[in-house]
Amino acid sequence: MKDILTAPFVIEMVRTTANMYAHGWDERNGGNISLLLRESDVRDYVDVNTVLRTIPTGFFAPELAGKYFLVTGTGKYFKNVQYDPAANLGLIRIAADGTTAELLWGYSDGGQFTSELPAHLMSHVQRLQADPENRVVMHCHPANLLAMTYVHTLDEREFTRTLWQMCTECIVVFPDGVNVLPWMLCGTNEIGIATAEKMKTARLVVWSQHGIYGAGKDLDETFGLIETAEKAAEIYMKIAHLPRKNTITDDQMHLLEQRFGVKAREGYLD
Ligand code: 2HA
Ligand code: ZN
Repeated sequence: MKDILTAPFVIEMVRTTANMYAHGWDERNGGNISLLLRESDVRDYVDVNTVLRTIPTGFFAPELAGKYFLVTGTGKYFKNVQYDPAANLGLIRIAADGTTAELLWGYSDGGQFTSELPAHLMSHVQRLQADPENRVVMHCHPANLLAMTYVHTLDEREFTRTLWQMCTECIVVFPDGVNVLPWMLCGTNEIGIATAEKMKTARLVVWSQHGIYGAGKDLDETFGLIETAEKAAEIYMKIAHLPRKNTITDDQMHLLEQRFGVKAREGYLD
C-alpha cells in the first residue's frame, strides 16, 4: 500500500480546503466538500475489503451504491485539514444497501462525515445525470454572495442576470446561471432534496442567508466556479448603492455567447 497522504486526491483536498479558508469562505467549521472517486483511484492507498466502521447516512441513495467519496468531517475546520488530514477527512463507500457509509480511511478521532452529506450525495446523483464527468460538490459561505441574498431579489433569472452583468467572464463560466433556495434549515434531508432538485439545471445553488453549493468535474474547476460568482457578487455589493451608469447589455452577452461557444440559460437573455 502507498501512503494515502501522498494520494493526489488527498493532496488536492488539503490544498483546496486551505485555499477556501484563506479566501474567508469557511469560518470555523463552515463548509464541506465531497469528491467522488473511482475504485482505481483509491485501491493503491486503502484495502477496499477492510471496512473500519459503518455509519448510517440517514437516507437512501441506491444509485450511489459502491461509489467512493472523500468527504470533509462534521464539526471540522477547513483551516486544520492540512495539519491532520486523517482526522478531518474520511474516505467512505456507499454500501450495497444504499443507506450505509463504509469508512475505509479517516475520521481518525471517531468523527464522521459532514452533516450536509444528504445535500452532497443527492446533488451528486443529479449532477451525474446532467454530466457523467461531475465529481465534486462543494459548499461554503462566501461573504458577498451571502450579502447579496439580503438585498437582491431571490428570483433566479434576476439573480443570475445581475451576476452576469458584474464581470464579463461570468456568462462564460456559468452560462447555466445560478439557482436560489430560500432560507431553509440546514443539515436536513429536506434541504438536500431541494438542493439536488436545483442542481438539475445549474451547477451553482445559493442557499439564502447561508452560502452556496457548487458542482464540477474537479476541485479546481468547482473552486473557480464559486470564485467567479463570488467575485461578481463582490462587484455588486460595491455598486448596488450607487447610480448605475453602464452595464453589460444583453446584446453584448450574445456576443460573448458566440465568441466563447456557450449558450446562456434558455430565456435568461432578452
Ligand atoms: O458544515 O457549513 O452548512 C458546516 C456548514 C453547514
Ligand atoms: Zn454551511
